[in-house]
Amino acid sequence: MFVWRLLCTVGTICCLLITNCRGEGAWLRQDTSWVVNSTGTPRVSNGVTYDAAKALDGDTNTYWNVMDTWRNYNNWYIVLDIAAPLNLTRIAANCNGDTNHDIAAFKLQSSQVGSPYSWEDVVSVDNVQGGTDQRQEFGGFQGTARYWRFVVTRTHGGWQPYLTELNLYSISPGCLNGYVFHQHSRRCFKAFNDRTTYNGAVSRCSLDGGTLAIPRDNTTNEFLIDLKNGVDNNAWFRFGLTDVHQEGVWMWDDNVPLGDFRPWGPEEPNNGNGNEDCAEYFPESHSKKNTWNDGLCTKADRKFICQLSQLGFWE
Ligand SMILES: [Ca+2]
Ligand SMILES: [Ca+2]
Ligand SMILES: [Ca+2]
Repeated sequence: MFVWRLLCTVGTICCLLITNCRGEGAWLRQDTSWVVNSTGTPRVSNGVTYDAAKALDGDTNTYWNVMDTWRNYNNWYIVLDIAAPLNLTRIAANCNGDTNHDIAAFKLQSSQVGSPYSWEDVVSVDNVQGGTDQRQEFGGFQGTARYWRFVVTRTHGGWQPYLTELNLYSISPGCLNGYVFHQHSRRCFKAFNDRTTYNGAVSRCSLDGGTLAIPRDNTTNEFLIDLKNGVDNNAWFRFGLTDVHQEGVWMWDDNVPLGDFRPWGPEEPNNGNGNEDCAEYFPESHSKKNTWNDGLCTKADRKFICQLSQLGFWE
């Protein structure tokens, strides 16, 4: 196991060797709103607050600096709520590089419940280098939780840590409540059991931070068909494809032109009555079952499928 971990630092080689490394994981997109608590009071100087969010802002010029702790306090922590339970396997930290305030040791804890938390150690690390502001990565652990606590248990000079950046690596996807993850497309999907127009559906997806679903290939299309039929196999479900801008020129809702994959139903798209511009699935119960139809955008009796990125992941 140790050898695998060693090789894992060489990225590509590792990915040839072990299944955990098939490129499914990713460094999470940091979010300052993850910070829900931290030790002491942050330093405020010249109108700048050196709060814990400074360690999650993606900026190596800003750092967390807590004021009211003494030397060798050794219990400086940041509590994070990463919004969904994710499976973390690596952590990276950047320090200030001045040695005195550089982290020497830390532990990472997780809690399965929100406040009041129930912290359990996931990993302890005591070989963090001082005197450098370079990013240092640490692996060899695995834990799944929504709540995490990063605890600095020692610094090289005993003084409070100047933590510049903290990064987390996850191998599991996380989806907003009610959404289902689809590995192939690396997207989260939800078939809504509500009826509305095309614009209504776009708005509803947008509320969740997403768009109407985009089944660009057969694998994703089959996944969505199962998903919608699980919700209602008599309903028509909208997805994100229209020819509203130019008749007959079908565009996905992310402005990518429709490619060769286009499983329209028999005699579709027919632009019925000259104004069918929004794509939808025929119901499972229809004779053209589960194929695509061009329908009226304004019809309010259609259900719909939304898609989102995985929580916390870069695109
Ligand atoms: Ca920063
Ligand atoms: Ca049309
Ligand atoms: Ca039609």
